[in-house]
Amino acid sequence: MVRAKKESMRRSTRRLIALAASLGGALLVAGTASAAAINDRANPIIPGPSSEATLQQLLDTLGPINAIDDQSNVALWDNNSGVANATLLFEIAGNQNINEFGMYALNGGGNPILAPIFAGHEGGVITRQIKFTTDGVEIDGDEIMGDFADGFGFYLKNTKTDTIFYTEDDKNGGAVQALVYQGDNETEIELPTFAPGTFDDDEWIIAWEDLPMANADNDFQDLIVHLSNIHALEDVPEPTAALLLGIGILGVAGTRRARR
Ligand SMILES: [Ca+2]
Ligand SMILES: [Ca+2]
Repeated sequence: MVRAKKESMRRSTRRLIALAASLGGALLVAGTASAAAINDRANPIIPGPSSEATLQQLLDTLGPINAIDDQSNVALWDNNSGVANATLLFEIAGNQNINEFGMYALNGGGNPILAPIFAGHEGGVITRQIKFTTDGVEIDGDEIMGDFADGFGFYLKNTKTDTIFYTEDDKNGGAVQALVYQGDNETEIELPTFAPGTFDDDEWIIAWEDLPMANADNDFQDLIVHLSNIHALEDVPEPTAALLLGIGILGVAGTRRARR
């Protein structure tokens, strides 16, 4: 009886190990099969054609990122290290001189608190450090008070009409104004003026359409920025997810060792 019980326990343990191994394998396969960036937007937006450089053509200059297939549905982020970086990559828009890009704090359901990062009249490739302080964020020495520690999004503001678009679609009345691409720790990219490097999963590219949907050309290259050292806000692993992740990592580690 006791032996039978032990045997059955051993069997279920073996079954668990087998399950864990196959899950690890599945995660590994999912990891290698994914495209350049992590694609989890259920209904990707197809950017409109353009007489200027298209979003895809601009992304092609950075690395193998697919403008449609690699869209992420992440709209809010946080930062754990105290510092993040934003780089203005491209601005191809009639409104480029009046478009302002920045980050916003959620402010508990009230009007978001805006922290401008790039002013419209600025051109070329510029990198700014975003410093998270106990009271807010400091951008280029300017401190904006606000609860950025609880999560933030990014915005594009037309400083002439005061129209603001957000990375959260529901703040735009459901309209998608920003396409988001996350690194996958694998793809090699080369940002203008930077040395080539891996597109890590704490790195993001955000591509904006700067007009309301009704009269937009949907080219999503009106302002394109790169951000580093920020994480998806939803990325808080639950105990089960953390366990599975651990198994996945073990699987990856095993394979890496085996390849040596
Ligand atoms: Ca444009
Ligand atoms: Ca446009």
